[in-house]
Amino acid sequence: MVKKKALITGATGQDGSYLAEFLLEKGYEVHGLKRRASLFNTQRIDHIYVDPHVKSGRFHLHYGDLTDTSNLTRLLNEIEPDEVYNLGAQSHVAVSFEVPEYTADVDALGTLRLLEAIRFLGLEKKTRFYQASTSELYGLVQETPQRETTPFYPRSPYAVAKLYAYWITVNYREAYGMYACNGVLFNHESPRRGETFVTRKITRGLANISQGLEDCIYMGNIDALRDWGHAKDYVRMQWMMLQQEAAEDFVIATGVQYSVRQFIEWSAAELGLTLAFEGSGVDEVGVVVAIEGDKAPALKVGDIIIRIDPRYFRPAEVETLLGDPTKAKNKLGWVPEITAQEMCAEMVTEDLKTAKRHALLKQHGLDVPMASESREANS
Ligand code: NDP
Ligand code: GDR
Repeated sequence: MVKKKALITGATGQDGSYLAEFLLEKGYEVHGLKRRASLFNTQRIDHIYVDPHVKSGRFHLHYGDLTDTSNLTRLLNEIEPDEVYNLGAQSHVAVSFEVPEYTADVDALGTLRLLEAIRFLGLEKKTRFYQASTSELYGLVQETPQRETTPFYPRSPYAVAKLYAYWITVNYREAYGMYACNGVLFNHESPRRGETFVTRKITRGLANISQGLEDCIYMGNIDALRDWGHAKDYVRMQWMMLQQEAAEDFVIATGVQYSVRQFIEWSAAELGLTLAFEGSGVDEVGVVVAIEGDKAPALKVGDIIIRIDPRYFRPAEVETLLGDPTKAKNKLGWVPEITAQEMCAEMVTEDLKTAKRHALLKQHGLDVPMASESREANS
């Protein structure tokens, strides 16, 4: 049987890494785009990397960038993929306010570059295209829960760029008959989530605090409400969307909503800590009120481990998101298998392992590269 070929942009990111694993297991030949960086940026896919000298390898990485039309066109021409998953993006909402033009170039025009290259190369009847659309399109929500027909109201340069990408995908489907579709995905997380997104900032930060590696984490709007799923469940759906007879857009969500504050409480509980929130507004703090056994050796009751820093408030916030995945369930039989709380427990477990390793190194006088200041600067 002829192997299917897939090209994943954003292969080094959270979703790209899970999707590459998933497609390799399905027998695909997988090509991933990676950016040139001065440090290694392939940590999430190192375990599936195959030395290019091994002829039977089915995972190939190519240097590239969504801002580089000639590079994208050449790669598409060489690979002639059956499926393209456009996951590459400047994906941080808060950062998009700092780099709005770059975000538009990568997230909006990058999508156009890929679609146009597919068309230009005459691959529009062969190559199926998945666009990583987002619940951020709903922004200032016009209807709850949000579904495929809910009007969009983007609230950040990121969301506005993704709005262009959404519509250009629809447009190429309608204008050229391409199999091109949008997955409108609500927030999804995992132990591989970038460290400056809120869930990972919490699980990593609290795990570090429990081991004495940090004192406190500084948060923004902890009353924000999100519909969180697990990235593994969501990449399965990305593939399913490209296996249908006709291309359609789908909302992918769990249909359950929690606050950032609840996520903090769950993470603390996983670490054996009970927290109480005291004060209000920017003076609100999270205080340790109980510690289970000797689970958090570096802490004592009364310690303040959460503070609010207005630096993490956004110029325009998305206060609440809740998705309705009914269409995905009815048409594709997709249901998420991992709950937000189970995912939180998995993330804390992984971050605690790392924190314990670092604490041990520190005890033996070895330096631990925390880099938390620079990592948190824009999160
Ligand atoms: P990540 O931030 O983890 O990964 C983004 C990927 O895009 C990385 O591989 C990154 O490379 C790459 N990238 C960034 N800029 C460029 C560029 N100029 N050219 C090529 N590649 C680039 O995001 P996720 O995996 O979480 O998300 C995947 C996609 O899904 C993104 O498009 C995101 O906007 C979208 N999305 C995500 C949701 C979520 O909750 N996770 C929800 C809805 C949509 P590098 O590793 O070098 O930085
Ligand atoms: P989001 O994810 O903006 O929804 O975009 P993020 O985890 O960054 O924020 C979620 C909510 O938490 C609030 N928040 C904080 N956020 C961060 N990062 N850091 C903090 O300290 C903090 N304190 C409170 C935020 O204000 C927000 O309301 C993610 C990305 O993956 C996008 O690429 C994707 O499109 C959407 O999810 C769906």
